[in-house]
Amino acid sequence: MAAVPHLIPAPAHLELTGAAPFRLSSDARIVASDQDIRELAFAAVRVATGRELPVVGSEPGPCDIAFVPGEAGGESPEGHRIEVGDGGIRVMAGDRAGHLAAVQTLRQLLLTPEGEEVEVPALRIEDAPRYAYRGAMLDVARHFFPVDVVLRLIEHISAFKLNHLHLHLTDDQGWRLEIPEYPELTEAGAATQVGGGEGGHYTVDDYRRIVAHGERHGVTVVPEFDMPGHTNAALVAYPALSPAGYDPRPYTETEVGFSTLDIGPESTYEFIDTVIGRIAAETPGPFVHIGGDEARSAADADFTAFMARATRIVREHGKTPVAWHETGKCRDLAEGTIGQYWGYSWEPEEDAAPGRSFVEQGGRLIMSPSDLVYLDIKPTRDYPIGLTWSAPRISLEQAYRWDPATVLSGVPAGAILGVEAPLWTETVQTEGEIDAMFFPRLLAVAERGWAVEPAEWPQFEAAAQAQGDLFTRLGVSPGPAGKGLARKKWRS
Ligand code: TNX
Repeated sequence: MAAVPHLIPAPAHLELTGAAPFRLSSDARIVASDQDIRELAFAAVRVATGRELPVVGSEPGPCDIAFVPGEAGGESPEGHRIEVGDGGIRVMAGDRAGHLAAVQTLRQLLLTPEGEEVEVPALRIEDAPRYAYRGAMLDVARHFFPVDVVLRLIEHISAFKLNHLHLHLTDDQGWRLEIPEYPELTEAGAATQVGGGEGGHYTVDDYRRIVAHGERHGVTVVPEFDMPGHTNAALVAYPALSPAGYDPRPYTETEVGFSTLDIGPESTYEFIDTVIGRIAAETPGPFVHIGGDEARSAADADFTAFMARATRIVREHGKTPVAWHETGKCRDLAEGTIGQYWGYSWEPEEDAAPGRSFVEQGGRLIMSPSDLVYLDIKPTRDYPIGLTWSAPRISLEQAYRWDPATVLSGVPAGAILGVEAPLWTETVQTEGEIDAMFFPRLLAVAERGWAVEPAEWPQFEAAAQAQGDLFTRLGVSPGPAGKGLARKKWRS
């Protein structure tokens, strides 16, 4: 009997049919009517097998890997079916997102050690995600990263079916996105970063490239302008936005909680209306994140009044507001505001109560418990980079063993929109460090977000280990949380 392939995330349903296997013949082609799907499938097959298959728009034959329209069952646009046998590979989905998700599965199914014949056991997969939102966050404010790094990250996260990239674009140390109406934000406000390096920013065109690359790979960009705290860089650029007595200077260290926009004057709301309007216009996805964390320099009443208004401004620009869980202290949020819970998994009431408040107000939650999926926390105790404030380290197993539905008691399962793993970059400076912090731990988050029935830990660990060769081929060097993540044969 053929071995069951290791797939991350685990599909909802996989059945070996016992029929003759698929062998990639010299006549094999990729067939798909959608050009993006053709190109992405071409690249996935090349990574997995080293072969460059011809691509065509229609008429699947018996040797081919074909993407066809079809009922995939279920509501999710990402739902799909894959049938593999000696008559070829057929992928059926009602939506482009379903075909795209299947491309990620095929990359893993077809992965073959160099020099061996490509053979996949006959099987049938029916798959759809548990949660609609599965994200990674990159902080480009503490350290800035060039566009190419972000484009590559989009490709790497999509390979494991993560479908949102949250960009933390502004913080005390830097404002990283050009806003043409307020040029000083990126003239004066982007000139440095943690440690005093030269910083940087994305132009509007850079942002368009990022967003377009995301759309192509099924990854929705979620831009964040953090406010009213974490705004020192904006205040350096426009000191008039500061409260009386605040003297804004470029900041290159890592303390938090000292800055705030002046919450009283109308000019503050004109400013945020303009920046939110601009980002909303440039963002095809439904979400705009407005921070709201650690606003320790604003009085509670001022903070809640500010967030009530800021969430409405996001709505007026046609987007769904997302905010860190402290924002739930406000009981007058704009309709449908989504909370991002970054408290501990043991549910301290001071974090849990504002977290639940989003749900009580009709919104939903993205779960990012900071002792489990904050991937800026060290992967091992002695790792040279990474923080330790929420946990001495987060291993692959810790990032895996939890359930997004049960972190906050009293929250109905349907109120969980999904999961997200943030990477704050106070200590992360290079692309290699981004990879080493995200991987392999992000696989745990991908599985928790997608799999309807996540694997038991030993099976998951084996499946993660089996991705070693794929990481090598993608040019990703996983960090030490994946100790033993050997370049093993992918089927055991
Ligand atoms: C808390 S998480 C923060 C960030 C830090 C991070 C470091 C959150 C909403 N705020 O400002 O970078 O911890 O782990």
